[in-house]
Amino acid sequence: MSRLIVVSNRVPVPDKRGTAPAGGLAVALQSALKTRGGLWLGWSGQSCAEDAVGPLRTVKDGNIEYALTDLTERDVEEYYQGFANRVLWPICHYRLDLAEYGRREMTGYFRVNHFFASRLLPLIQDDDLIWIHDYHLIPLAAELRRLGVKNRIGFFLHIPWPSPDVFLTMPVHDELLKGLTAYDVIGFQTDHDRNNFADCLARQDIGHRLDTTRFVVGERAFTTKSYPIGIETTEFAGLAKRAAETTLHKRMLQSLDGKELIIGVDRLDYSKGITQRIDAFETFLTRHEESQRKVTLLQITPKSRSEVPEYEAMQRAVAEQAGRVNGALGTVDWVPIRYVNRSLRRPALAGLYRMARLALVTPLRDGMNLVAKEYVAAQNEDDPGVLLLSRFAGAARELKDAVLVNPYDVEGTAEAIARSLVMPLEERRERWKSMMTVLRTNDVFAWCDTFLEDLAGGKAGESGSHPVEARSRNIA
Ligand code: ADQ
Repeated sequence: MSRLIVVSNRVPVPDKRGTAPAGGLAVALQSALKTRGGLWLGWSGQSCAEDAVGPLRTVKDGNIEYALTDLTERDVEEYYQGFANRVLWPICHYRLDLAEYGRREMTGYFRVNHFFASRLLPLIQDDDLIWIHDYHLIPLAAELRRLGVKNRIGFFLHIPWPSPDVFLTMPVHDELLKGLTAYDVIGFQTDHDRNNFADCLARQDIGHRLDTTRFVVGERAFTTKSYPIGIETTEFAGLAKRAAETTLHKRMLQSLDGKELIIGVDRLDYSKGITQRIDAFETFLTRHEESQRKVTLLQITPKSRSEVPEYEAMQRAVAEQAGRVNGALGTVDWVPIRYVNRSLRRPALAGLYRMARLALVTPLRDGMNLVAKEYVAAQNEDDPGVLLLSRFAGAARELKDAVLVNPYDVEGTAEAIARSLVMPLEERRERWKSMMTVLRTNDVFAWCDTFLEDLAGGKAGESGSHPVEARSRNIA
């Protein structure tokens, strides 16, 4: 079995006690790395002056090696805060209005990808499989190919891929599209994203389509498919079940004092639709006065990317909005919205999900959204809560038995909240069962295995030849 190299912007390095930061993706990739042995490379999170970038820092954990590189302050500003978070992120989430193009940032993005390639090159062995993650590193395979790397290289995009009309507004669209054709396997969260990517290639006349999944560009062939990411379903369900015994759980139940809990859990990001959600909750409360004092919305929202101006502005706006609703509708002994800017440990989060009668997962656009999946996995099968889910989250394509809403339609969402809160037990159980079947079948380990199987060029034991490549030579 080939060794695996994972590259992502940030790396979940285990701490001194050997515990890695929690999270399904990290758990699954670490498990794949453990099976095959391998390396995980990325940015250390530290920035320094131009001439002070030292050698790679490595941390060994069994047969996994973590390799971390510092970046210069200019790199971070241009590649990370600039192009990745102020161009690619908004564009891929359909927010053309928030994209800030600058030549300097675009150049910085390609320069840092070249730098990552140069750091990785000396560590690559002949048979290694290389798996690159997310929008920060789109051009990395092209940079590695330029340096002579012939290994199989895969890419997985965690965020949406927009339609051509949106994507092609980006000045460097062709560099990014052509850069992606240097991969052997390109994975998207949903067929919709994959089709948007294929439409971009077609619109720009890049390569030829062989069939639903395979393309040829010049001498190279590649596969694009959807690989919807999952969670560690069984483990998360177990966490939630055990959480009922904790003090936090008991204190929380006490503080609810018989009120129903509604939960929202998101990074503070404009793609998550938090403002529209609070509007919908307020509308629900004003139109259903009988529900006032009977429900509480707990919105857990750790701050993220505070150095980017749009995020800083949003932090203020959401806090003010929650305060306004509480001021207008709250009473001396009832606060409609508990708004918390904290990250919770996974067991605590799992317990809160299980306690909540309803989860509001209403992003305006989301690659997948793991909160939706975690909420379902955490439920008590005898008395499961209801998932209210945006149709614009990748998860909606799998979790068809959630209550699907259009988050832009505030009144529609408010009515869906009302309906969900009175949904009969039988219906809740049926919906939960069908969603849980999906989550059990496609958990994060299955996701990882399927991608790696395709990247390795077929199921273990099959011939190592790549029919795509053979065919492409005939065509070229
Ligand atoms: P994110 O945009 O970060 O991920 P999401 O999929 O919801 O969004 O994942 C968030 C993760 O952070 C979840 O595991 C959640 O439990 C955790 N989290 C959120 N708030 C938390 C809090 N307050 N305390 C503790 N943990 C918290 C990107 C894409 C998504 C895609 C994922 C994975 O934007 O669309 O689903 O990658 O591919």
